Amino acid sequence: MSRLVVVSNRLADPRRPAAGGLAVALGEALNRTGGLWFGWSGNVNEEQQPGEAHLQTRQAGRVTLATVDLAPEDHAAYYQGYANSVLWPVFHYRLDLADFHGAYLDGYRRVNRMFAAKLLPLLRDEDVIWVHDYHLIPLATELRALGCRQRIGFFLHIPVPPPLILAALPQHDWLMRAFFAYDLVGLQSEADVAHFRRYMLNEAQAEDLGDGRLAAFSRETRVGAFPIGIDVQEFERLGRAADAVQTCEALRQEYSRRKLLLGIDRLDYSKGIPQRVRAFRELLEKYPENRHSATLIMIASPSRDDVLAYADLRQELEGLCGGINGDYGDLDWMPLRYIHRIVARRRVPGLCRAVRVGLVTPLRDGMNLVAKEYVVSQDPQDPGVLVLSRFAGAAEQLKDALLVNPYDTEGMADAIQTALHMPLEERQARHRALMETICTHDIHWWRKSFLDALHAPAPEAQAQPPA
Ligand code: GDG
Repeated sequence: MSRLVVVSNRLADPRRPAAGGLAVALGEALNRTGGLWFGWSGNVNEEQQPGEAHLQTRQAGRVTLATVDLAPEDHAAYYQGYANSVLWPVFHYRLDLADFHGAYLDGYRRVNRMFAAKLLPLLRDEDVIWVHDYHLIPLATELRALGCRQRIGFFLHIPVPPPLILAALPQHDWLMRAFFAYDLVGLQSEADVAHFRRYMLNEAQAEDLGDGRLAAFSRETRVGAFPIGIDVQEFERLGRAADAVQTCEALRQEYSRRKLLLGIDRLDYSKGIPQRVRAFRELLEKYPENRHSATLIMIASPSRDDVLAYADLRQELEGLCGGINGDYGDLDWMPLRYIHRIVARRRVPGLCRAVRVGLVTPLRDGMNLVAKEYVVSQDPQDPGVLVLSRFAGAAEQLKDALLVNPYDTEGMADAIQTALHMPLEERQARHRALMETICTHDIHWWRKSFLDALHAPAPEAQAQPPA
């Protein structure tokens, strides 16, 4: 069996379940083959020069964790710069928030080249390499340039926008060409695959070879949708543990006469958090019976606060939350509980179970795992209702949620009202259907289907010259 090598911007210790579903799922696959996980340590090293790094390795069970620190200039240009101030906004359709800065691209190339140089000596001939996410799109190009012939797959966790949005990215042709150095490109949804294909056919004059295969730049790659799932069993186990049960009971007691709603996300402009607050305000305005009876708990965990757009978002949100509580709150009731902190993961399933409505309303999202976690946390006898943005990748799978357009404040308020008053039988039926999809397409299914596709014979691909 070939050894699996995972490369991602950040690493997590695969033996610690607290690290989350993705780390656990990848950890399982790595453990089985005795794998290698390579990436940034998370440390910024003041002593280091740009483009330089020392490799550190340690063993976690059968998995070797190999990491490098980043020089301050590389952290600023590669991570905060090109990855999070250019690619993240553009791929989430937010050209207005992108900061196209020449030095960012230089840093992005430099770090990808450095990653390739550090990784190459660790590779064995029979390895299969799985690269993750937008930080590392050119990694395979750099590896191929150094002579790497192993199979390399890539999974993009964020959405792919339509071709004309991508084309606004200076150097889009360079960036998109880099996908052809991979043997397989996995995306979250069919919509992403359609955008990717259209870009490649129209902008890169790729040839459609059928069966997801595309040819351009004297190379061939395959593209497909591999919607990521969650570790359902692990999340259910977490939900039965004491912390989650206590969290749920405490909230139910405190709010015994009220209906709770919940939003839980990283504080990110892609997640549609201000739009959600406006819709909640509209709910209170249009359906006054909810005043004194509905409370929205909004957990917006800190994220990338050193990037300007995130600081602006926080300010906007805090203004909106304060406005609602000031205008509608009373001595015995506050409409909104806004928490700008990370809630411990072991409490999340209890929080989800205690609330009647889960609000997952991103403006754009590759998938959105909170939507799946919310459904799995519910009591099947008396489940809550998921209100889900049609612009989350998850909406392609979770058709039994109440799908909303987060830009339509009134429409979203109406959907929340429907959710708050949905009869038990309909809630149960929707929950059953959602569970079926989520359980069938869990994180193990995702990992296996991607790796099976990557291992599938593609004789020409192996023999291809470097892109
Ligand atoms: C990217 C893509 C794609 C959130 N707040 C807290 C907390 N969380 C946890 C959730 C969930 C995870 O973080 C967030 O997952 P998402 O899928 O919503 O989002 P991204 O971080 O943007 O991830 C996304 C994903 O990659 C996987 O491919 O689905 O589309 O953007 O697990 O529960 N966890 C804790 N406290 C919090 O306050 N403990």
